[in-house]
Amino acid sequence: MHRRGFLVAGLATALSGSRALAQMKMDGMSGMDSMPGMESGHAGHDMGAMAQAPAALPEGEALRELPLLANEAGRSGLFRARLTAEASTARFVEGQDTPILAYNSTSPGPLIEAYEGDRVEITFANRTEGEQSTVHWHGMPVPADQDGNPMDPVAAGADRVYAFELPEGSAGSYWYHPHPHGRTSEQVYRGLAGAFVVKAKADPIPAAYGDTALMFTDLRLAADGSMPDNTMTDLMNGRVGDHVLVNGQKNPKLAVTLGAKRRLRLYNATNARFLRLAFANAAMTVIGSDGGLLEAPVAADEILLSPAERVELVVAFDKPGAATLTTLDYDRGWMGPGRPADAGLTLLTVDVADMPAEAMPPLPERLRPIAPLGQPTVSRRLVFTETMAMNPTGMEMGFLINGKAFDMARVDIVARAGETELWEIVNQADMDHPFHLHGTQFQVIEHERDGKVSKPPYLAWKDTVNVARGETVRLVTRQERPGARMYHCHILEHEQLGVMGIVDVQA
Ligand SMILES: [Cu+2]
Repeated sequence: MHRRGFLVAGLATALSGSRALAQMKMDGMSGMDSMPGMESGHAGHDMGAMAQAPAALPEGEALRELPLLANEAGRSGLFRARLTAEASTARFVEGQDTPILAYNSTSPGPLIEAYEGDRVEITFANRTEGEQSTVHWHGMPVPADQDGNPMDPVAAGADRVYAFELPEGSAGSYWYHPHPHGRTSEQVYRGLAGAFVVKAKADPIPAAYGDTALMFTDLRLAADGSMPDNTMTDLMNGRVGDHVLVNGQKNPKLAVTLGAKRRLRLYNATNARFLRLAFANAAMTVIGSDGGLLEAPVAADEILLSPAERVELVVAFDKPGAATLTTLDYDRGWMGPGRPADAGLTLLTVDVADMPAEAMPPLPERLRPIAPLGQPTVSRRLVFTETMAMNPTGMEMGFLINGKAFDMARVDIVARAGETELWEIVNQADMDHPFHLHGTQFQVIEHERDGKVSKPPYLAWKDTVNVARGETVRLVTRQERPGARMYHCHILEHEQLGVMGIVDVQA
């Protein structure tokens, strides 16, 4: 017998009793969006929480730069530090402490900055209360046994050292987050995620632009200031919160002078929020993707950043007044009521002073070469589906790749190190699924929808790509290092429910 999915009834009982199952049944009904008290701003709550307006968070505070993780090595070429995951508190609302999980008592976690060619040795101390965890180095070219896979959990109370080298050419905007079996979604939304920037030895972007990481997270607070558990709606759609935060703050303020250019690294570290972003009164130029710089800058009016994706921008502030980073509507497919209000959120406000800046050096026309991965010798096809059926014991819901839910004891694909492969990701489901592959970066070569094939506008290194519902994405990839690697949907609730597989890369 093959397991087609999992029983929501059993899961619902484990989570919150019969209310969740009732919720599940109501979610299946149509026309719920127009029910009184269910205005779309209150995303993904159960019925009880939905009637309640989300807490107001202070806005307009000065943007906090992410605190740097200090390098304790004391010599160049080595980055050595300690990351401790533990329970902590954060003050999102005046007078109310919210229990969170944090790395080194801060959420988002400290910014790790190291250089191409460095060796990295980070001791991870899991001081959570009774939960296993790992540190996954998202997008980074690290050996399989250093990648914080679910197969290598760190028990509560235990330490382990993650050690790896940062190869030449690996400069880029990576991040780190837990990846333990069955606990990733919750550990991330409770606060465990941080940015890891690998710097180039010779960086073509003018230093006068600065370099600021902006990490987006998605907060939901209950009336008592706690973070509510996931509901059935969250499990189906992915957890969408009430407040998109930037470096832990709601709509913070950044002051610049007129004519300034700023280098910004945008991180979608939310569990499931799709961010279609635009800058009002400022011009965006894309200079980098998940795995580092593009070949040449590309002007952009808007950017779709799906969960786990990153983009590197140069933003030119040439008009005085307020330049705001806002969200546009994006329909990524939603099951049941409570589709979040995605449009019109102001994430960041930049105050552009009248006083002109010192003249900014121009952005170079060429950033770095990217060699195409070339002709694949192997091809794979991964089909994403959702199944949902009512049976006597409840609703059976499945999120599957090639008809299967994740099984840690099963190898789904056997690959060979150094071989170029074509991966065709087919989304036959009703929701978009951002696809992430561990261990390497890939190049998207085409998208297909309704028989129409389109090429991406530029070559880029990616480790996460959104596969819209009804769409097929073709990418080429090559794993250089042997070992077991995960691939999965980066809506973390979907990953948890089984939208994940293992590719065993053999030497
Ligand atoms: Cu998904």
